[in-house]
Amino acid sequence: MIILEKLVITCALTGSLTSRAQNPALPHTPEELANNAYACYEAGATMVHIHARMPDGTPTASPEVFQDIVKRVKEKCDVLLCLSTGGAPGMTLEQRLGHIPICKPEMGSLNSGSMNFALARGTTILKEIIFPNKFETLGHFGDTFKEAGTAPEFEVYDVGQINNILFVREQGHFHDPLNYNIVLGVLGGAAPTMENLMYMKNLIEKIPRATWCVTGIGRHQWRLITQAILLGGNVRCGLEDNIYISRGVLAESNKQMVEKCVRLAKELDREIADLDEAKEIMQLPRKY
Ligand code: KMH
Ligand code: ZN
Repeated sequence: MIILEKLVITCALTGSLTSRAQNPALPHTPEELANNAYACYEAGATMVHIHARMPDGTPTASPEVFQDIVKRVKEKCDVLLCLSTGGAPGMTLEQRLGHIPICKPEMGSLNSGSMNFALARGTTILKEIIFPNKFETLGHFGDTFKEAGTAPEFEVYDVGQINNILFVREQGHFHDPLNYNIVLGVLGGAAPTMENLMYMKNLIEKIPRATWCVTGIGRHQWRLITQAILLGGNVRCGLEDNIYISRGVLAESNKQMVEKCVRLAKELDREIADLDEAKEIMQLPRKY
């Protein structure tokens, strides 16, 4: 009989591209982010993925703002923190990384390759950047994470990026287990199809002790989350990547999105990991 590992639910609370004009429930301030993190934790999420913003919603790399967020979240609960190093368009590499040695979160995102990174509606490009993550950068981020005792979450947007991480691991910059987040639906990366998820998760499952999570962009989020629940992977929901709770209906909150993950998991008979189990599954925090 196949027994699937318990499900780790992450909620990506705000990102750097979503705006309140798109969904007014988007949290900006450290207080709003901490309230959202706590509500998500109460609803069943064991990790929150966080970008920092100024009160007007502008993305910021300020370590002080990140510190304030971390302090406020940890005062409320011990939910695992995955702080973004993806940053926002226009940030330098050092800005993207600057808060990690100061905040020392359990996890940080580590983007696994350079690519066109675009969002489009129909055939119109809404936003586009060249997202620079050279091998040298991956190694530098890896070393900084190690030093901070922070485990990388490897964001992979396409097949080749899985291998990039294996190469940089061979150079000695990362420890096992490798925790991957398969991000599907960014224009410039792999399309959000079930076949792509199957293919990428099968490659990752060949890596001893590696884990995987899925992040679907926009309306693909719920379909891919459902598939990952069935396949034994972990899931990420949240307003960073999707503003809808169902077709055409705006999500009322990040918490509502976590509740939907919990409901789907229960319907599909997949047990949900608590905090200790999530730490065990991803081996956090690392004892470097
Ligand atoms: N919003 C995802 C498409 C990061 O923060 O490092 C990308 C992301 C990357 O979450
Ligand atoms: Zn992010």
